[in-house]
Amino acid sequence: MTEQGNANVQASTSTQTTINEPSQYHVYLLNDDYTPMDFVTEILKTIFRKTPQDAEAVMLKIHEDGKGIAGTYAHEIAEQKAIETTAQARSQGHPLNCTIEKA
Ligand code: TYC
Repeated sequence: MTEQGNANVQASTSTQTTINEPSQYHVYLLNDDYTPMDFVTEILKTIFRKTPQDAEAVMLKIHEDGKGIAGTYAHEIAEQKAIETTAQARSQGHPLNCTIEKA
């Protein structure tokens, strides 16, 4: 094989040695005047796997600040959690909303 041939083989078989971690996304819950506090706390426990104490604290922070981070995940998971949250809220007649932002 020629020198040129070797160079080509190496170029076409080179492997990536650095690994890019998937970007992380915050799921924010937004405050509103109608969704019951207990419902939001339940969502934080069941969908976002918070302890009862953390769920209560995060819910109250969202209530006071207008929005707050429910959890941080890879994009696909963040989207699923947001969809599940609004689906459960709508099924119970609550206007709860969430957004996803790159962390
Ligand atoms: N503000 C709501 C109430 O007083 C409670 C609430 C908290 C609603 C957090 C949404 O993301 C939310 N019932």
